Amino acid sequence: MYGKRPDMTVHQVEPYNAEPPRSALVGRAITPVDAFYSRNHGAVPVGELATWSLRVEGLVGNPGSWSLADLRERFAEHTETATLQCAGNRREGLVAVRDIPGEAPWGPTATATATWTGVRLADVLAAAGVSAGATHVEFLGADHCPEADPPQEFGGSVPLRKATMPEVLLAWAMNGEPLPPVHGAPLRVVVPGYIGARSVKWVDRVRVLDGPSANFFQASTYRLLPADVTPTGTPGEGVELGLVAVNSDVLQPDDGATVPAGPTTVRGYAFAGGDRTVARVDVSTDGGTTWTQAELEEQASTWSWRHWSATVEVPTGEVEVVARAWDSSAALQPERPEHVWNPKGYVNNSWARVHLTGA
Ligand code: MTE
Ligand code: MO
Repeated sequence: MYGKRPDMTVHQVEPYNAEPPRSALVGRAITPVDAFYSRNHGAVPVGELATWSLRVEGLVGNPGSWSLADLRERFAEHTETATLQCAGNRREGLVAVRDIPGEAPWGPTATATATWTGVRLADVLAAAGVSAGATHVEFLGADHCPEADPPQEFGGSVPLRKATMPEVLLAWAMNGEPLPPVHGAPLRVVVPGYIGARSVKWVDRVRVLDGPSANFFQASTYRLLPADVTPTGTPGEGVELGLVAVNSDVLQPDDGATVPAGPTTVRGYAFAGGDRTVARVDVSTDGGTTWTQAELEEQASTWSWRHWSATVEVPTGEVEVVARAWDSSAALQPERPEHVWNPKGYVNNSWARVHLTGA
């Protein structure tokens, strides 16, 4: 479905929500499109795109509409390698602590990396002429999301200072191929370093505002609530999610695998988020009493994850392999999912844990 591998874990058929097996991401700096997770809050709006254009409005001196041809002709093309990570990535680890009704138990692969090609949002905003008093830039998609209250398109915003950074793109290509419909064709926003939700797909409106977006997916969800609070959906409750926090997981061997006792190479990914980089990854087979430092692959860009590997001794019998990443601000992943549990199940960046049997 949607050109994905047949072995995707499909959390929902319609709207389509799916992630690949861990093995599909092993050792690949760039994720093939057929293994790239997809998160959708509404149906892919394929039929309505024939007359597509991008409207730029709000606090700008020259509001206007751009076709894809206009954008290509008027602005320089740029390509950026960037990781997307859903705020719900690794939610299953939180669900294991305490149930999270109504939210899919995403595993560790609701994150992936592509090269994105398009124009800089900064260039389009400069042409539109941002007015004094502007603080945020809102993106609105062409989809309809029945789960929103009231039903509306998917949208969100980022601060103006991020929107005008060179890494933020309006992209029409992914890994050098035309953007597939499920990933936002004809045009999507790519906001490197921010939660996936800010990279709005099927974007048809960019609005310059004097505050954050009031869209349901910014004002009422993708917000972090205290563990003892029941979400009401009231706009503004909890902490708005934006910059991604340092995270990692194991990709190989798979959780639950049986491996020959003795030295085993463990491989995984780490993602720093924001404009930080991955500084170190530690792996332990004794619950964190002693650690082996992983070897780090190159980080393709500031905005990209970093793959790692470490060889550890697997004893005969059951063992838990634990991994944790540190970022360039010396932030470390928290130890236990119990400590980061929250009612909507976002940002599980607790230590990675896989259970192996040495035979
Ligand atoms: N944009 C629109 N228009 N509708 C959506 O449902 N989902 C968001 C974001 N952009 C979404 C969207 C979320 S929550 C994530 S994590 C990413 O898209 C996922 O991007 P992908 O499907 O290309 O992997
Ligand atoms: Mo997401």
